[in-house]
Amino acid sequence: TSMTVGRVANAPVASALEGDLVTSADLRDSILRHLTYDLGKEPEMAEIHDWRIALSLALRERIVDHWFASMRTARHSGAKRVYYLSMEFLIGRLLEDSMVNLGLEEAADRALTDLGLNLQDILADEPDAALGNGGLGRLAACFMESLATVGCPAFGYGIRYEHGLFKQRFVQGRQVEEPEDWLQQRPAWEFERSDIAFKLCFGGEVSEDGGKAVWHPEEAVVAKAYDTPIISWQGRWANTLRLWSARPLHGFDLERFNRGEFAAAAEPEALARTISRVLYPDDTTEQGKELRLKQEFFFTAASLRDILRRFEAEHDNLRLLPQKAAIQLNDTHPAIAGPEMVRLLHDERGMELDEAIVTARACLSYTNHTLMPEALERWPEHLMHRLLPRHMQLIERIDAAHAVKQPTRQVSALEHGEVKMGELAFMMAHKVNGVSALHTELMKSTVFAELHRLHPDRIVNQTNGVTPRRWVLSANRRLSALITDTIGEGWVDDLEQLEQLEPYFGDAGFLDRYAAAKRENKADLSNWLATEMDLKVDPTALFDVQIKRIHEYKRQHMNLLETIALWKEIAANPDAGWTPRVKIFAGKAAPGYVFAKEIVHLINEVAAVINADPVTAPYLKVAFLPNYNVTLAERLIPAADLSEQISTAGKEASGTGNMKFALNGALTVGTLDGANVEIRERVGEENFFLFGMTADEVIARREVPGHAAQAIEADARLAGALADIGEGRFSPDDPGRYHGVTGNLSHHDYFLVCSDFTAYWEAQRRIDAAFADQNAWMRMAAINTARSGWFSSDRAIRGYMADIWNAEALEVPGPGDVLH
Ligand code: NBY
Repeated sequence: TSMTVGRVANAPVASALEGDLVTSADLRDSILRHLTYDLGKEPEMAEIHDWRIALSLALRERIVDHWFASMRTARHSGAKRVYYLSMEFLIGRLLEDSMVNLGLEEAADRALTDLGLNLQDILADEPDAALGNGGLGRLAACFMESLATVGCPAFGYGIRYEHGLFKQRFVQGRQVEEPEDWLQQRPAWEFERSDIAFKLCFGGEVSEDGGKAVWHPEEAVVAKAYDTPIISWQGRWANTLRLWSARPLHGFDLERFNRGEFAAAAEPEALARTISRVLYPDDTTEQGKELRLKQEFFFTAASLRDILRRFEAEHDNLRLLPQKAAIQLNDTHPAIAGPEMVRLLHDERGMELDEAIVTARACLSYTNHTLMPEALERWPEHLMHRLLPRHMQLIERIDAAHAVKQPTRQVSALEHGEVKMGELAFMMAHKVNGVSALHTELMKSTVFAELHRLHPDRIVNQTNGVTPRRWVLSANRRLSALITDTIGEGWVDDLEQLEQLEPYFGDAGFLDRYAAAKRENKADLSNWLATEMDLKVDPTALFDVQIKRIHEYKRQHMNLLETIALWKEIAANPDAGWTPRVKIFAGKAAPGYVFAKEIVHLINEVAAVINADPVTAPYLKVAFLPNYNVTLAERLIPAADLSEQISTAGKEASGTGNMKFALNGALTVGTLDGANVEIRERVGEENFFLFGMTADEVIARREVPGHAAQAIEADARLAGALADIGEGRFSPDDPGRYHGVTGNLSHHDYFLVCSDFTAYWEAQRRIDAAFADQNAWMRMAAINTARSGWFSSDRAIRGYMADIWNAEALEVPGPGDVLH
């Protein structure tokens, strides 16, 4: 796999593990140099963000040598490259990640102390890069880190949004969105590549010229690259995250400006830039907006051009392309890659159409993240035709070519005047994967049933994973120290080594230290809640956490109904020996999702009422933390006792938060949905609080007439909680405020909140009892940590490499080595 490497004295390439070599003095000098000569600031005048950027530049500088060495190794080895195309990369902060992976944490700490600064303050100053909505975008970010760590030569391709996901504030309990502005301060990690730019076209028409299609577009923009190096654990490898920014083809109109038309002169610039202006904040319903389709084509087409340019610089036979490039489509957002690749091969390079389709398919594969019909992308044919007329023709050709294979035509990518992007992506992919075992089986039996029958080997499963560097090592220092003290450091990039912890559970000391780590994490969070939210909580209470986008299928409102019912029960009988609980919620609602926004409002209003009740205060508090993001998740997960994974079975494709919680020793209360199923199999059913209907039972239950009314009738606690909401107990200024919510639950209840409520309540009371025995609880928590190592994204990436990409890992030359 790797190429010949020679050892050369005084090689300029930096070593992998520099912790000991790079003294803190070197790092300090480098920080000062960047502060002075890049930022143009004197130390006396520098503000915290100046120092933060200077430190980032000092670290970035040390990544670059690894990065070049990796690129060179990939180039010289001729190995296949992986291209991960994603509309979203929910990265969060990068400074701590880079520092930890470079092994430069101690050096940085000392360097900053020398300069009279505090590392933690500097880390806290970094804005989150929130270029994603939720799980799909965060998965892409974990995958980028794991691709580097396993040494897979790869590029991530996406959009450099000027504005990431909106900031959430609460105003009298209601969600208010504010624009996010992560580029306000100088971005520290990216390299602007003015030389890497592609012209991309839209609109116009297609003519025929001697049997050849010729596209005459009417609009064009330029995609310009910005590169961020992504460094592996211990700096063994680095890959590139290449994000595209939209620019006008012709800049500024000087003639118009000179005529005094100042705004008009700047108009082309503004119009072109609109394409990469803002991330669409909707993570469910497909809106079918023209700008969104433009964004999708923009980044997909730029990425494919870049991939072909790189291939053609290294090879001269297009038939080799599938051996040299694996292109993963993260959901259907980049599904226009199918027709665009066919166009590039056939129209622009003269390959036969059928061969172009086969070649494109051999490169492409597609990951599905949802089965919910309202989330599956469909584009009106007329819109596709107007924006991408040649692609519309090719979609028809691809669909027709696929139809030939069917004895009787059953499935098409074109229906009711719309292009169905899931079907198109399936037809143009050699592998299609689901993100958990259950989800993959449901793909086969529901949305892709016909296509699966026609192509029984195409659908495969790759259960999601999360990177342990961010989600355990960095986020949970106390637990990490205990693990490393017990079994050494090998677990960090071989997470299943966590199994080696279990034999130590018998040693009295281990579980005590495990419990102490959790206790201290909870104390930290309690202090934070007191200062940031002015909320006092009992730090020894059960910390019960539900953090994710607000959705009906995720059922935050079921959790809230149980909260209300519990509160009433405690109030009626305060001395019944209740297990103290803190209910913690966080999550954003899509700005146009009315029901989700009502849930946000209701959680806040219920929290206000419950937190003001002196009788129940020792036993129950409710915290809804605003502006959920990656950084907040890193703070909450290590302090959680209980992880809420309570989606209607069959609706949550996988979940990845569930894995982060289990690794950090929170027990799950959950349904048999998504990856919960696999978590439970691994940690053991006795260490998991299961409740609720299965996916099959959900389907059957929906057929029962009056299922909601029946369930309410049968459960006085549920009826009481609903009645309180309906009567305005939490909204006395507007008692009818939640009639939409209560009406939906009592009559329609598509997500079966009422039908699952009783089982959920009972599971929560089992949890109360279990938590009362702290020794037994901590043992269960530690078992969750020890048995969840399989949920590393390193494992997931190796699965993609073996089953989908047919790609191999490489290694950068070791310390002091250079390539011939
Ligand atoms: O992808 C999530 C799934 O809900 C979750 O179960 C899974 O673990 C995760 C990773 O596989 N899906 C998700 O996050 N989807 C989106 O964020 C999203 C974003 C945009 C659009 C649709 C979905 N869109 O149509 O614009």
